[in-house]
Amino acid sequence: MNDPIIAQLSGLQDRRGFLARASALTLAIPGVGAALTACSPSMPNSTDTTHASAPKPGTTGMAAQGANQPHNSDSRLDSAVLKGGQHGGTSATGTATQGAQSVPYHRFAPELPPLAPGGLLQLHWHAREAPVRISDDTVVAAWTFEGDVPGPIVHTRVGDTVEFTLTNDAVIPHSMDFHAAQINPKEAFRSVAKGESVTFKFTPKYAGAFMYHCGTAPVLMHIGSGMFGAIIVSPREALPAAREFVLIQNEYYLSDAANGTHASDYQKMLNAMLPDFVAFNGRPSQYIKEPIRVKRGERVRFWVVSCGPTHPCNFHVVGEQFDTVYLGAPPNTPVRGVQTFSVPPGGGMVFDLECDVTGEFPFVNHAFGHGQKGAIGILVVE
Ligand SMILES: [Cu+2]
Repeated sequence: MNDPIIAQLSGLQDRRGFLARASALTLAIPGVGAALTACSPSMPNSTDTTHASAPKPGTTGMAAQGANQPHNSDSRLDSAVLKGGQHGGTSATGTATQGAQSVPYHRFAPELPPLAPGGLLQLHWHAREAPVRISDDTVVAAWTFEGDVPGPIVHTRVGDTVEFTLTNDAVIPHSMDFHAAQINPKEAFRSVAKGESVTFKFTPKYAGAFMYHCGTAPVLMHIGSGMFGAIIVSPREALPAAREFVLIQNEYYLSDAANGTHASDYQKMLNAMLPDFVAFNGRPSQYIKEPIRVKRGERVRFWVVSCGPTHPCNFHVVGEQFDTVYLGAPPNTPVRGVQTFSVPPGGGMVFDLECDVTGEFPFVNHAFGHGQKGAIGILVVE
């Protein structure tokens, strides 16, 4: 491990101090305050007419859900376009914090999973709240697909079919918006209440690295709390053989820890304040600790997706250059000989490089305020 990386990592220590000093902006109960804030009638662009009353101190997340809870399903921020029906509830943080102290840390595997056989990928996922350990000493009370942040990596191919079902196990409504789909969002991406499901299928038309996310209002809160991931669509014609990895960047905006767990802080997200962490695949600096390893002579392909919610990923590999970056559907739109390219929030691009030199190559978000906050890893070429 070389010195510049150690220097970058030292920023993590300072940030813990910042977290410790930050005053609680909402409530001491993880998630409840943030969720109430998220649904506040004062939120810009919201057309809510219902009002939340803050729970009394000492109430739990579950108890705080009264009969007269707000919902903002008519908000113009709701890409899920929920109409009709009562979808009460603001948070189910009882489940988001349950067992938080004992939840183990695990490295998020960055390898692109294999394609499903037969051209059909059937997925049945659950939206649920869960504590997720993003580093040795930080647990986030997350809103998730399948219990992790990010959600599982999906791999399909142009012309194949994805049959997707989302069942909502959480108290508040959730939904799924696949950027790889061309589909009526009012139907497919609609929010579903607790215990309900939505099913839809689509056939990706373009190859590329695409984002998926919960589109329930306020989208900022749902993405910012962990409901995002990547769907990788390979082209029909084979790209040059490569070791393929998926890097999904996101920011964390966290409240002070309560009961050892950090809730997401909607006010910080809304004010575009500095994120506490920026991460590849949900865990700041995880590939510093446990690098990605390849062999000399191999081609490496990074499918990079920026999930934000607000900031881009300015992707760069120290000591290397991308021989090809595909801005749109690979193998189209190749740009040759690139040092850094910015992937916008909600976007994805494909970065190819030839590993013909051995060494340890840091891959970073070259907006270094964000690289230093965890959007950094090591590619070891052996
Ligand atoms: Cu959601």
